[in-house]
Amino acid sequence: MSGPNTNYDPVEVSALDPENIAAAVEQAHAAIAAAATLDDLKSVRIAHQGEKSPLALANREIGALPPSAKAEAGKRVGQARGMVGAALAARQAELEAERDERILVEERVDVTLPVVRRPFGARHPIELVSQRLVDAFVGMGWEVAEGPELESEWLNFDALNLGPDHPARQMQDTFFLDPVDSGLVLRTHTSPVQIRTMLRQEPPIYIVAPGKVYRTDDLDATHTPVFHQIECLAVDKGLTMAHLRGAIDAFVKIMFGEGTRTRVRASYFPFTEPSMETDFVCFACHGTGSDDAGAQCRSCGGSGWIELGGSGMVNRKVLRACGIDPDVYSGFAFGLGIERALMLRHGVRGMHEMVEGDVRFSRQFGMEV
Ligand code: FA5
Repeated sequence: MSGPNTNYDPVEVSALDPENIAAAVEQAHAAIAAAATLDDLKSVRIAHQGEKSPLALANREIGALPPSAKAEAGKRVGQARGMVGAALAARQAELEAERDERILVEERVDVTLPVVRRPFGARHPIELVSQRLVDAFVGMGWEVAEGPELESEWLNFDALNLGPDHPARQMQDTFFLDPVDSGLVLRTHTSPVQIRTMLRQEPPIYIVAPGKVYRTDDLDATHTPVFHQIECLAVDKGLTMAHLRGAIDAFVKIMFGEGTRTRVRASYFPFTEPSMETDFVCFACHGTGSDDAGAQCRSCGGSGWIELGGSGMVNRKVLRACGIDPDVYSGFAFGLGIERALMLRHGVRGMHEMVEGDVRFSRQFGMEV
């Protein structure tokens, strides 16, 4: 910027010369018109409106003018800058509109294309039912216990008073692991979790143990080689058969609601004494024992009842083997088949549907979280 000069004539200062200002405006207009993209226009804006542009330099010269000349020079430069600014804004709007139109064409979505549908999965009803039961018992203050599916023969049989000659230990019932003298089996029931818990924990004990178990049974309407059980064990002072019946009643009510027809009958398990079995009325023949054609019902073998699970008072020998004094404490236990419970609860007519893994079967039971 030139120094203050009282004789300063704006027309003699080249930056403020009207012709030079008009030329600067003309050059700016030409550059603005030639800008083909928003990036080009950005460079043009810097060159013709930025701090080092001819019009910005001219503006700075105004400060050095005598007061009498400032107004006229200011008006000239201001108008010129206004014209350039307006031309820039107009071109900016044009180029933005062109860009938006191009994006609309290039990024168009074809709404008529077929959608790739991702099928929804579903939790298996076995899982839902186990969870519901466990939740109910946890709600009554019981704890959840777990054990491995690959179990020691000792915990699966011996500790439960199932001696070496017990029929359940036969090859046709149990999956033994190679080599046979490894002492390992795929657990045939959830009852070894009872032993694991009693060895680990002092009474009072109230546990619920759901899990997968294995037997060499053929797949038919009421059997599958891999199935699920839920085991309950209570050990405390003063527990009796009445408490056991009460716990089973609570279980049946939670599971099937009021009015479900079940029965208990005397039974035998080496690890409970006395023992009993709970049955439910056959889902196929509704207790008549025969099918619509009058033939023997294939689901229940004609008895009208299907076994749900076993139960009993924990055998004193088992308590003692786990270091619990049977003269001070008593216990009860029961173990039920979840697949059978599901048959009764939802009228599932056979094991096959449950093990085939077709998601349409699971979806019928809805989404419970
Ligand atoms: C037992 O497994 C005992 N551990 C139950 C028990 C626990 C008794 C605690 C006393 C105290 P059982 O072999 O009866 O008992 O089997 C229990 C239930 O598992 C049966 O009532 C039946 O509901 C179910 N179950 C048995 N075998 C199969 C199978 N192959 N497929 C589906 N469910 C089965």
